[in-house]
Amino acid sequence: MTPASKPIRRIATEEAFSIPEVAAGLREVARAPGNSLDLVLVERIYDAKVDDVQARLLPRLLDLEKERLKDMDANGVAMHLLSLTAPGVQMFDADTATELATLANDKLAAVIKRHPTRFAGLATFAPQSPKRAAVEMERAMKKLKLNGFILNSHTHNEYLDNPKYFPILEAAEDLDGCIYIHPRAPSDGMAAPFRDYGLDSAQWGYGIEVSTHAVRMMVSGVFDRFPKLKICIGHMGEAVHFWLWRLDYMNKNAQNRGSAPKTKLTPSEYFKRNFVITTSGQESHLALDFSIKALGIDNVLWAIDYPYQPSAPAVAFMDSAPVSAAEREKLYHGNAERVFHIKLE
Ligand code: VNL
Ligand code: MN
Repeated sequence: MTPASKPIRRIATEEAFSIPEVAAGLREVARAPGNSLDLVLVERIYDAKVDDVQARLLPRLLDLEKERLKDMDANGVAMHLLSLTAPGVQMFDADTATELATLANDKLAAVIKRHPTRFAGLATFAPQSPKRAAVEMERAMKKLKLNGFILNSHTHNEYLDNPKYFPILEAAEDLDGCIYIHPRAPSDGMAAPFRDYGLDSAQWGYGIEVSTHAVRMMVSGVFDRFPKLKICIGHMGEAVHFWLWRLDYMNKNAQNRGSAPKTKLTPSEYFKRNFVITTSGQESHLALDFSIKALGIDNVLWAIDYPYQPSAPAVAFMDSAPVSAAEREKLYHGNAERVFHIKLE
């Protein structure tokens, strides 16, 4: 094929999978007493009635090499950057979570080995046990050659600005492994208004949960301690960059009256230095244009959010985006290759 007719390499960067052992654990979580807002989704997917339309999701999460590859081929998608789907191992006790994270990473590495041009993967870890998590993070990148990390937002209602998690941030920074902060439902303290109208998950709650997580990290000074730490957030940046001017202005006020710690940089400076965003499940050209203008073309990556969102419209959205050919190359694969250490073809 001549270079001109070579199809563009589409790398989708927020593509979900599960393994039977984690799915079984989540079915137990669904059946146990509990009040977490995540139970709405966990019950729907992992303990669904056979006639539940959403029950089709579980087989599609568990499948890696059959339907998924066909779907990728049919839509011209070269690669899925896979991640263990939300809530990952973060609702389990520390020992179970640590064990299942290791198992999920081993299985992920095995499937990538079988299809090195079709799959890359983000390693999972158990924040419930930060020191063991850091050990697993090193194994996952150095030995298993995984491409970075997935974290499904809060863990038992705590966020990455909590110093107990600093061993995790230190490991990620040392390994140059970007942490993709994927949503889960809003934590207990802010869950109540999200219990109605299906607001618990992707419609609204997910974005509020992750944007709050990102803002907590910026205003707490985490990035002064870990200046090279890279964080990725999906869904067109969960709207954080829309807020940067007001965040900067009001964070300064909060610092001056002593309710926020003094930081070296402003939230907008941290967001541009330490974050990248993906387009997962947010197929608006207006939002894409704003994102590129606000953050720069090097900081926006394409994603589908398979199997929660269909592939064809995600491809059509980026194929028809009003950007130059060179920009489209960055959005579709160049930025993903750089941020997630994916080999050039
Ligand atoms: C949904 C969408 C769920 C995207 C997801 O993870 C996700 C949903 C649990 O629509 O339920 O990544
Ligand atoms: Mn997702």
